[in-house]
Amino acid sequence: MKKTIITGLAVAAVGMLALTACSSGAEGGSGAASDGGSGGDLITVGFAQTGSESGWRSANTESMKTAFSTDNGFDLIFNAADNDAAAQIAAVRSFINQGVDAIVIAPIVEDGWDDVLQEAADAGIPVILEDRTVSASEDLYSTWVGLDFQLEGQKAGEWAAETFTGPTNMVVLEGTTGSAPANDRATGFDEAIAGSSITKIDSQTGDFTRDGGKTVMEGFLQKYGVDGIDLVYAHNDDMALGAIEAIEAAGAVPGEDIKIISIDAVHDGMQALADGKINYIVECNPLLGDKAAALVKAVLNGESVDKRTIVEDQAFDQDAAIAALPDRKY
Ligand code: GZL
Repeated sequence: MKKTIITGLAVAAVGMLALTACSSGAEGGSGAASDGGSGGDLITVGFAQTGSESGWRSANTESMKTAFSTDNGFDLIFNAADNDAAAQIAAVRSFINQGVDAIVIAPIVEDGWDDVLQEAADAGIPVILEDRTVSASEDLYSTWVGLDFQLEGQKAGEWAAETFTGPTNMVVLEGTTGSAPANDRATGFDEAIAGSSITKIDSQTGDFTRDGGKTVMEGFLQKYGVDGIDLVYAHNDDMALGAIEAIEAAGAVPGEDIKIISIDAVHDGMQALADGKINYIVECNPLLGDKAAALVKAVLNGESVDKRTIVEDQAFDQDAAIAALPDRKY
C-alpha cells in the first residue's frame, strides 16, 4: 500500500482567511447542494466533523473551512456531530441523499462504517477520510490523510521510559472510546514503556474534553491520593489541562508533584508546557485542510492518489515549547 509522508510545514501553509466560528449541527452550502451537487463550477462537499470537543478540533475545523471555501472552488456543507457516532453516520447518509460530489469524514470511532460507506460507493460518491480512520475495508474510501497516532504514543512512551527510571505509578486519560487516536496512542505508548519502571495503575476515558479530563483525574486523586500518582499520560492536551485543574484543586503542583505527558501541542497545552505544568507534548498537526481539499479535487479528476497520506509530527519539552510558542499557528 503506497503512502505519502509530508512535513507539518507543507500542511501548515494554510490560508489565513477569517472564519465564522463553527457550530455543531449542519451548516448549509450555497443552495447548490440541493440541486444534486452540480451547482455550477463549485464542487459540493459534505464534511462530517466529529464535533467541537477540543482545541485541536477547533483548529482542524478552521483549517478545513479555510481550504473548502468558495474561493477555492467548493460549496461546503458542514456537519459537527457532537461526538455522537450515530449522528455522524446519519449526517453522511444525508449527504448521500443530497447527491453531493464528494464526502469528507473525520470519523469519531473506527467501527460501524461499512454500511454507509457502501451506500456512498453505490451512489458513486467518493469518500475521503481526514484525521482519524476506520476499520472498514480500504476499498470503501478513496484515501485518508491524517497522523500516525501509534507513533505519537510511541514517542510519548519512549520519553517517559527514558525520564522516569524509578518506580512510577501512572494513570491514563484515554481519548474517545473506540476512536483511532485513543486505540493507537495506547498501543504505541504501552509498547514503548514495556519493561520500564512505569506501572499503569488506572486508565479511563475523558472523551478528549477538558471537563472529562478534570472529572476523571478528580476520581483518580480520590482513589489513589496525590502521593499515589507520579505520572499522568493524557491522550490529548484538553484532558491534560483538565487534569491540571484537578491536581491544583487537590493542593498539588502539576508538572512537579505529578508529572504530565500529553499529545496535540495546541496553544493552551504548549503554554502549560512552557509554564512547567506539563512536562512533554507530542504534536498532532490539525492543519489538514489544504491536503484534504487537494485530495478531493484529485479524486474527482480521476487522478491516482495514495491510499494514505501521513503528516509528520514533532515533540516538545519545556525549552522547545518556549521557543516555538511565538510562531505557532494553532
Ligand atoms: C487526533 C484527533 C484527536 C485529538 C483530540 O488526530 O482526532 O481528536 O488528539 C481531538 O484533541 O479531539
